[in-house]
Amino acid sequence: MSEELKTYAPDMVAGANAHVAGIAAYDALCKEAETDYEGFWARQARDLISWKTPFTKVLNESEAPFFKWFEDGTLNASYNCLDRNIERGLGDKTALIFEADGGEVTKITYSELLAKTCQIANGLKSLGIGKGDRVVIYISMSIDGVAAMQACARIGATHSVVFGGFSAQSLRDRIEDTGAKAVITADCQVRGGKQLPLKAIVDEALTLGGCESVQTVLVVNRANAAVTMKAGRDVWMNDVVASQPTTCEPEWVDAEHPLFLLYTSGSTGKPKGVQHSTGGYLLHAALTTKLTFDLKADDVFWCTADIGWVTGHTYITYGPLALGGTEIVFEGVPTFPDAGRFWKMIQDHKVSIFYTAPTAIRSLIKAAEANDAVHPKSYDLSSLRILGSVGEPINPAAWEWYHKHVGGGRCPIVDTFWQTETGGHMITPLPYATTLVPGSCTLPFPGIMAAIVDETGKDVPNGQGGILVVKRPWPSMIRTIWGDPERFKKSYYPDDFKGKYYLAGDGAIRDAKTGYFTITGRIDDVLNVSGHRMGTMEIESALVSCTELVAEAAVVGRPDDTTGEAICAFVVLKRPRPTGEEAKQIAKILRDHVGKEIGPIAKPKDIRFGDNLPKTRSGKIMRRLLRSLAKGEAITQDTSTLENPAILDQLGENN
Ligand code: 6R9
Repeated sequence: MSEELKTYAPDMVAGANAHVAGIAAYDALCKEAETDYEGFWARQARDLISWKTPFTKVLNESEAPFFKWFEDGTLNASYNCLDRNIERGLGDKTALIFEADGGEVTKITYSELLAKTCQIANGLKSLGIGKGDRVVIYISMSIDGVAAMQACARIGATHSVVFGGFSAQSLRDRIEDTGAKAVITADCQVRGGKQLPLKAIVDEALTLGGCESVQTVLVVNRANAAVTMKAGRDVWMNDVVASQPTTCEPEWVDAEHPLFLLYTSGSTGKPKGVQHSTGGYLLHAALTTKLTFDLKADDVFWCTADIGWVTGHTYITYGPLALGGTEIVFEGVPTFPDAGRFWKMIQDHKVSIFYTAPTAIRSLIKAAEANDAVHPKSYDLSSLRILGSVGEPINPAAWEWYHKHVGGGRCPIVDTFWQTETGGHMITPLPYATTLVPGSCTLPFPGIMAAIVDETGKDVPNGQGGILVVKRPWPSMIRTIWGDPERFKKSYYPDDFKGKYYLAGDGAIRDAKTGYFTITGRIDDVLNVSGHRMGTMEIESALVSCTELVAEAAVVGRPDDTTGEAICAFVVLKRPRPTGEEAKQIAKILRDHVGKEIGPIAKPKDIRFGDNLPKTRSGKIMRRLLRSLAKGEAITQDTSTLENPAILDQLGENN
């Protein structure tokens, strides 16, 4: 961050009634947390959550790093998101506004959403699903999707939502790892005017082996698409729930009861099932929605994420509902029927808080610059008051455009840094409190002890980059990796820092003057493509699993103007190195193969073929050289340890 960068002072007139008005109010919260850490979180937990049995213990560190929060308290997440609001008189308030891919709008009130959730909950119970069971949800954006998650929470079943873009193989892996008793899916999903199968992919996943735990597949009818129903296993959701009572006593669970598992990529091995708790997670979902988005009674909140990602969990299914908010659930893509979809929806539904990803903004900038009709200026966006960004660093140019053209120069942008593992926001401005600097996620959320250290765990001075850590456990943190506590310890509490600090996996730097944080990117082999996390190893394994063609593969990321990072694969085939048309054809086969193994989001943008990969004499692939080649840079690094320097010229050619 340099001094020439513009700063944006908080608009205190617009934010006079903000939950956190002014930096002094932010400082006071931070001070409270520093002085009495447990007291700060306990106060928030009593204020924002209804407990069946109030907790008497706040934080238990005796089995660190397996921390426990509010452990003797009991609660139910769905009770907190639904019944509690109805008891507060919000029964007739719109909870969800669903806009389908084709533009049809369905609204559902808190009372209706509770009735629907209870019917699904009773339906699940009638199938023998209950507390402690896992349910995989493989569905697209819908009211049913949100209600299915809430229904699991209601009966104490742990949900694991799998993004609808993942392949049968990826779905299978997740079903097997969770040992799910049931899968909830739909006939299809609709994106950009096209129907894409869901149920057929579930069928395929279940034939791949290892999914014997699944007794039932519940199918929501989205679009009357043709599906095959397997007798004794598959049932239509409607047939199961239509005659169920619309009330269902919540299953009161301990605060530490696993609310959900969500799989995410690490730097090695298979995706890890991040386990979240009920009490601590719900608390941070509610608190961050309140403070970061300043959510108020008459706001219309729109988070564009999919419920298959953590952002959709925290800022669609749990956070806004825990506060009794009204929110948009959106099906489809930002560019259909045209690239004005987001702006039209903000206008039509009078959205006041809008939360999206930099990659979406960058692609919409391109479209708007080419066509006035889809430029935000062609829409009435005056309802907006706060904008948010998530998933990857937002480059200052996209930030400025978002601020000027979408926010009309008046809306603060909250650039929220967080992760699947953190459950909610970690470093973010608070609107009307924090002075904004484009490209910086600014300051830690109150109560989050984020810091930057060197390899030995020592604090580095501001202005000097280092490793991002969190020094104290916080309520919504990952509890463990499902079925692999050792991997949890190794990944997040490594011995390097004496097991004391949570390791985020990102690098960061604090501004010398302001102390503001800027995230400099992952320090491990995790890529971030359009805000989606993927391990280079996962993609490499998918490539080499094409055993008839591929001998060896190495995957790196390179910067991309639209998607942030792009996947670049270097491949050695079991046959002579192809060129020209043949290279193109084989690249297509490999891309499709990766699409089948993981999902379309993992398809490499760039595939280059070589007779070999650049390796050290001890046989290690030199990835830093591959990163330079992928960027098209000249190699300036030391290549003296390289066994086969000539290979660099070959891989540098774009075949
Ligand atoms: C919520 C979510 C986490 C990784 C994280 C970091 C990157 C997320 C960011 C950001 C810079 C931001 N990331 N938000 N980088 N600025 N505001 O995205 O979770 O999918 O687990 O990804 O995304 O690299 O470590 P997840």
